[in-house]
Amino acid sequence: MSLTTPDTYMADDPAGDFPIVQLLTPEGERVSHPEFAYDGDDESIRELYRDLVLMRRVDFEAHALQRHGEIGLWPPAQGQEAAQIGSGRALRKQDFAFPTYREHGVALCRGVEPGKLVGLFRGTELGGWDPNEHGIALYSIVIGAQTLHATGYAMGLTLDGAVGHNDPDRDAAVIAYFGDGATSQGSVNEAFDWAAVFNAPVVFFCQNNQYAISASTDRQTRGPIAQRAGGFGFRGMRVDGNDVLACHAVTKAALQKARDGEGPTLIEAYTYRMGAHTTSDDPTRYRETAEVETWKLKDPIERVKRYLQVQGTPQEFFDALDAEAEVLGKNLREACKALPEPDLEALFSMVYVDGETPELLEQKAAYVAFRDGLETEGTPA
Ligand SMILES: Cc1ncc(C[n+]2csc(CCOP(=O)(O)OP(=O)(O)O)c2C)c(N)n1
Repeated sequence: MSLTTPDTYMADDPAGDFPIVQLLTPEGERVSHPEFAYDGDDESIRELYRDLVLMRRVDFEAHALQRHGEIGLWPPAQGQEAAQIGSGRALRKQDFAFPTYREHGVALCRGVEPGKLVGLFRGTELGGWDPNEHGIALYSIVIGAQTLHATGYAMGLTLDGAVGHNDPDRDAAVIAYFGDGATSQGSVNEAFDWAAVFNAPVVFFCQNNQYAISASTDRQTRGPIAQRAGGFGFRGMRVDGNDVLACHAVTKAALQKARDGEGPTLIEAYTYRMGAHTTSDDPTRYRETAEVETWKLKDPIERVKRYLQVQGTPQEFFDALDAEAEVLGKNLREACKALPEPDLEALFSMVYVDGETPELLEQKAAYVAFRDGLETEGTPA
């Protein structure tokens, strides 16, 4: 199988007859597509490359922190960098993202501090950041739930008059991230239906990383995920999820369509999870090493590096980025260890936006009395 042409790229995929958008081959060559093009210059590709490298560094560092017992769990994102950075960088400030639990790159694109990403997994935070400040909701562990939140939020944008003015500063869109396994959830299909019927300004971005923990995609669906949108009455398309330029171009177009008031789109980013589902999973029990080796050749970062090198990007650029990644890694380690212990008393005031109800105040008082009793009397036998 050739790795270069879009048509044969999917030859080993049972649903390969659904066209895939690719703009940068695994060998680092730009290719054209009849409908989509990356509209930035080489300087902007260097910025995307920087994002890809720094995202991978944050991911590796968090993984290492879990191995050192500093966080309880980590969902690695290696292999999915292009899908996340390409789509994340297509968002505007006023857009809003609804992630699952593996969207570390999208969170970084939205300006979330790397140290904040690990709080949930260290057990010191309920979420970790202010969604309104960053335009990205907190991670959802409940598979697919966020697609409903995204659709509801998008319907709200329409009701608020925030779409369809041809105004780049005012018109807004929503993007919902989920995996291939999530498409088996009723909630995701309900979200598709509501979004279609209400013409909601939402982009459904499915990272088909081929596995839902140990269940391969063919155990979830027998047709291309992208094709499912057609049954709900909106467009679905498939993009090479390891190609940052294609992911950016396709997402940018879908977001603009949403902002223009032309309704939802489903994007299936065809990619691969290189590592484990989470740090408590052992992928060698359900997939062959040869499969992983094949996908190493399609690495989303290496192909951009090859392209930039051929374009004459000086070695100093890559060296400076390595140094920047080192500092980022060190800062993340320190930020993680410095996260303050949670104050459970504060939980009670975080349940409702409008403050505590009498029942919550009663429960808080009971908890505080219990906690203070422990502090003075020691742990009961
Ligand atoms: C509603 C619900 N059901 C089951 C689970 C357990 N669970 C956690 S991850 C996962 C697989 C998700 O796979 P996919 O949607 O492909 O996302 P990926 O992790 O591959 O990115 C499942 C079933 C859950 N978290 N929520």
